Amino acid sequence: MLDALLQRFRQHDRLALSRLLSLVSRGENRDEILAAVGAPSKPSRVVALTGAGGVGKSTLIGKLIEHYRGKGQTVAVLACDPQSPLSGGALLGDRFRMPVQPDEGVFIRSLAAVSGRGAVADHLAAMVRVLEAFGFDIILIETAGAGQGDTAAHELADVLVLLLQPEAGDDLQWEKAGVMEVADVVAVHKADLPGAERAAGQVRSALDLVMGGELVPVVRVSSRSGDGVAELAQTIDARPLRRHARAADAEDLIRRAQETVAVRVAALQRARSEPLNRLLVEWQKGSVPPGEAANALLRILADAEANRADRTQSGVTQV
Ligand SMILES: Nc1nc2c(ncn2[C@@H]2O[C@H](COP(=O)(O)OP(=O)(O)OP(=O)(O)O)[C@@H](O)[C@H]2O)c(=O)[nH]1
Ligand SMILES: [Mg+2]
Repeated sequence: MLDALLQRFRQHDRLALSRLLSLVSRGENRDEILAAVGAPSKPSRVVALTGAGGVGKSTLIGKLIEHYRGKGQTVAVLACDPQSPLSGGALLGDRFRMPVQPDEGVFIRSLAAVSGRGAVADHLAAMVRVLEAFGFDIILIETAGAGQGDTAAHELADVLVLLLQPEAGDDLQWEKAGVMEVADVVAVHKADLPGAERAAGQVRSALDLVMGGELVPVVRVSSRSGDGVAELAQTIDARPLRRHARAADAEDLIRRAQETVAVRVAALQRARSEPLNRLLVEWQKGSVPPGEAANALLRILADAEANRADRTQSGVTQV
């Protein structure tokens, strides 16, 4: 059943994509699915949009979808709603507020928050990897932020966009100061409203304080008039792909390699790999020293990967 799904996924079947996302969003068969979908043929640009309720995240995402589709890029959206985990209404509302024609190049998925912050981040990360393996150019994540989860979004995304809006007659509220520190781009949204310019100025000076002068772009944008949407997209596109940049760091490389090994070993255990079982028996007897056991394990993993690559080449088209 899972094998059939994975096969259809590799043939670019969107229903299979949808089913696999449901599984990993519940943490079911996650390691196995991640191991099977494998590394993406090219990285997606993962953009998280965060900001207080009603700041216009969904509406702006709709505009960004139009922008990227206009450039021929494919877009996936993950809309999270930690504020109303029990009701699907808000999520459907979100979909409604993303005024885009469904087409083959757009995939929108709403998800209610899973309880526990770590779990949300884990499941989201897994969903992003599945969407990336499917081949989307852009992955947009809407996270309703009361600060919580924003650092997780920072980890997960290449670019974290913080949305603020002009406050009527008042100074901007700075309860989001913590988020300011992790934002890669600040968008002053609803720039058609009065006070947008002043708000942008305030953000600029607050950022200079927080970041000690490191340049975080501030963009004024209105989804209502469309002004600034293209500029925001260009600003997003100009940011480095952080998830990949991080891998230049040796510690990060080691951590990621460990994760990959863990995922692949789990998949082999589930597949009841004979060579792995033999090694484990020897290991339990204490008859192999750790260094040798590690080498043997790496050889088993390399063989399994080579077999998998063979099967993929002879069987189905890679996406
Ligand atoms: N004036 C103005 N209003 C906007 C703009 N974009 C969105 N809105 C309005 O802002 C309200 C909230 O928009 P949403 O896109 O639902 O905001 P959200 O941040 O996704 O909200 P939650 O998902 O509930 O956190 C709606 O009534 C929109 O019509 C804009 O550019 N200008
Ligand atoms: Mg929304």
